[in-house]
Amino acid sequence: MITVYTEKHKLRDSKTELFGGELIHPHERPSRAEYIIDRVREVNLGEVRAPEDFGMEPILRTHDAGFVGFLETAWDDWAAEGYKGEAIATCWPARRMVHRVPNHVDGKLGYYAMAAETSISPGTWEAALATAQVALTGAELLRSGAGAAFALCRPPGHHAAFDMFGGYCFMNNASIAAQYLRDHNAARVAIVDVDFHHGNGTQDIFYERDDVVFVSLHGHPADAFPHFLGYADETGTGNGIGHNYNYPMKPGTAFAEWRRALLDGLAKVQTHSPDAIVVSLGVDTFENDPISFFKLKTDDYRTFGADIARLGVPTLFVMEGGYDVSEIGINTVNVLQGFEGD
Ligand code: OKP
Ligand code: ZN
Repeated sequence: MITVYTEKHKLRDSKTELFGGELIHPHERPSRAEYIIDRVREVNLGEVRAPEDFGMEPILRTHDAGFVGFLETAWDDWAAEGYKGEAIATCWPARRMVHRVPNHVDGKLGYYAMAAETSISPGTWEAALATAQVALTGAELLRSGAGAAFALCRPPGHHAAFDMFGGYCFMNNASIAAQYLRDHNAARVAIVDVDFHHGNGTQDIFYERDDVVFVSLHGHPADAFPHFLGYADETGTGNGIGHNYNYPMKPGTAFAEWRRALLDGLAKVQTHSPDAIVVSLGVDTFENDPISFFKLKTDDYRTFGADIARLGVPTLFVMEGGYDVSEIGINTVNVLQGFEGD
């Protein structure tokens, strides 16, 4: 299968992640994508190609224009204040406060951020924009007849909502791709989110819709980030009722149990007979992942890829999480090879 990739991801190279009360070297770092692209090349998965430029229009089908404008100028606005570190939200419109967009960059950060670990640094916008184009290029490959494609996105996207960034994410690459497919001949799309963390952003974007079904397998929000969404009783609203399926699982969950949830979720996907599937592919379910608590092993990723392939629906894989271990390349590509049956 074709991999879409650009080195522009390296422009997202934040120096700080607020973690355990310290500013640490971020888990979400450029080497992640390099491990993956190296493995893609090592096993000759297929052609690696650069993204095309689809402009802003398909992004604004999924994200609020004020939010996108904020991301575009956030670093410059922050730097203009004379602050010495990277841009981090420190104040939120919490319960019983007014939700109106303020003028000051400190207020805007709090308004648009869903978490504080994700610092905005110089180059963040350029990388986030480039990776949205990677996802769109992958979607265009499906539209033009490919049975599968791999959008090697970085930074990831599934925590980014209509008008919120955080959880290492800025724009929701998988959702932008799914919307592009909807806008070009796919009547129904399913998004299957297998990243360890709940895809709160993707759920938010499609929660009221019946044309994009969302299935997410993740660490239970009572125990894991993003903490405030991802419970099993979140099943959609309005037209979207019955089109959102969450599978929260407890610490220590290993592949057998995880796969039961996957197969159940894929059966739900089949009942909606989608024309295309977007997989939010995180491999932070790995047993050695530094920030997660599932116990998947390297070979399990092949089995899981083959499980997806059995649906027989054109599938776009969009990279999400997986942290700081060289195995993220092997694990990611194992999914893709399992899908291709080799
Ligand atoms: C992004 B993606 C753990 C804190 C975790 C943020 C995690 C973002 C994950 N103590 N903070 O879904 O892989
Ligand atoms: Zn994750």
